[in-house]
Amino acid sequence: MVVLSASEEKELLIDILEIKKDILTMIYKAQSGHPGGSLSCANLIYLLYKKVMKIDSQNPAWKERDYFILSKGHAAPALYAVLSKIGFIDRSELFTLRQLGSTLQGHPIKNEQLGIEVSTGSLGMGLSIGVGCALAAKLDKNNRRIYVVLGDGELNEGSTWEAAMAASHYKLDNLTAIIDRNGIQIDGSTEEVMALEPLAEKWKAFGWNVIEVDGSNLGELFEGFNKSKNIIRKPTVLISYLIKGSDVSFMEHTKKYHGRPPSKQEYTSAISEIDQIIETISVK
Ligand SMILES: Cc1ncc(C[n+]2csc(CCOP(=O)(O)OP(=O)(O)O)c2C)c(N)n1
Repeated sequence: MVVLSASEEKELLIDILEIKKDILTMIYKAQSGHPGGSLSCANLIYLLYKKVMKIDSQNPAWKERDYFILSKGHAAPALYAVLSKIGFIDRSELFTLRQLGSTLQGHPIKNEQLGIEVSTGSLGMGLSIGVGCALAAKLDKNNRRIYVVLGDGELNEGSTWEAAMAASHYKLDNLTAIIDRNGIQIDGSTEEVMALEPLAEKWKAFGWNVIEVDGSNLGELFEGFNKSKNIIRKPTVLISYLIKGSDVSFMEHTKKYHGRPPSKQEYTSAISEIDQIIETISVK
């Protein structure tokens, strides 16, 4: 089985921290956006683009490419920062987030050249689109895989469960859903607002192959993605336990920064916290 080497993991971790700084800078400059849920899923989106998916930034329309769908579209800054890191989006464009006339709006707008496959933002749509893409790939005899990132609060949308039912009915083994299980949604804990547990059992009952991972552990995530590629006649869901606002202490485990930009002082302090983590990792 392919595993990440220690040096690969270190490189990825540093890149992810740089991506987190970009996320904060974009949202700070725009004074608008969703830091909490962008920080929680940045690592898994980067790992997918960097080590798991078949894509080519020099040929965005490549017919054989895998598809990525950010169903929790409010985490667009994470997607944009990753796409910039891997060469789809010019870095200078990143900091036009949410400005009038910018292609980088608060929620993703389909743009094949920039590597954005699908417009999202209205929660509950992404898995259904993923099911459609996975079915189409089967009909076209195209080996592409479809990856869909969902928020846990987003699972309150009933349409997600219709899509889940359809995916197993059509035996879509080319479809992987990843749940950012950070436990907090817009106005509180997911279990208080609309309880999800027992979540793994629910997906099993819908006919999915379920893999639970510590999403902060890149090795575990990577293993989960690789396992999902070998499952036959079933879609896979990775329930990925993550931390809302991760790597910025005052943003962690709180709904406060779900949709609130940092102040100047908060921004400075967040960047210096991340710089310190980068320094610690770099000298190891
Ligand atoms: C259909 C729809 N209803 C409501 C919203 C507003 N909204 C944006 S984010 C959010 C909470 C999502 O929580 P979660 O999926 O857990 O996101 P995360 O914590 O991962 O950022 C809500 C209700 C929306 N974007 N779409």
